Amino acid sequence: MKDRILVTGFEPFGGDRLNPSREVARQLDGRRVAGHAIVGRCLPCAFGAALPALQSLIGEVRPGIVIALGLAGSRAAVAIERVAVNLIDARIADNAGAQPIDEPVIAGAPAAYFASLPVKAIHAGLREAGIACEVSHSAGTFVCNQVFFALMHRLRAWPEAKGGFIHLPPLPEHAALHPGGRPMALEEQVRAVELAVAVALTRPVAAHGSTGSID
Ligand code: PCA
Repeated sequence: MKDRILVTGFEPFGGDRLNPSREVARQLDGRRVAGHAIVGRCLPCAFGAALPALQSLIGEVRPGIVIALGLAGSRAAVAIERVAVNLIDARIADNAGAQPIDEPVIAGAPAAYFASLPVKAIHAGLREAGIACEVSHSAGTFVCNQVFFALMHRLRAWPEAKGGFIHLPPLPEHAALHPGGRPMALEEQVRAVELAVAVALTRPVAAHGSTGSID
C-alpha cells in the first residue's frame, strides 16, 4: 500500500466552527497525485482520542507518506513544520475538556523528532507556485504537536515512509476570530497541500538554502 498517501486534518476546536485542515483533507480525499491515491481523514482534537485514531488510520491505510494538517490561527502563511517536541503544555482545553500541562507525548521517547518530509523542497515548491509559506521550527505544544510527535515516533519503525506536519492559516470566514493571522482561501490551501504531496513524492530530503532564524 506504499502508493497511498494519508492526509489528516482536525475537527474544529477552541469554540471554532471551522477548521481548514479538515476541509483540505476532505477535498483531497480520493484525489490522485502522480499515480498515488490520497486518503483524507479527520482526527478528533482531543489528547486522549487523537493518537488512537492516527494509529488505526496508519494501520488501515499503510501509507508511504503521511502529511498531518492543523490550523494555526495566528499564522500568515502555510507553515511546514520541521520539529516535533515530546511535550504537551495545553493553553486551552481540548474538545474532551482535558488540559494537560507539562506532560510528555510519549514517556521515555526522545525530546524531539524532525519531520522526514523534504521540508525545504516543499517550501521552495510552494514559493515557486506563489503560495505564502514558511518553514516553522515549532508546531506548538497542543494536539497538533502531539500528533506530529507520535507520527514521527511511529515512523521510526518504518523508515521507508515519510511523514510530517503542515500548519494552515485561517480561512477568510475565520478572519474575525483570528485577528493575528492572514487568511488564505480554501482553494489555495488545498493547492498548497496537493503540491506538498507532489514534492514529497519526487524529492529527497536534500539540502537547500537556509530558512533558519537567529532568535
Ligand atoms: N490546531 C491545533 C490542534 C488542532 C488544530 O487544527 C494545534 O495547532 O495544536
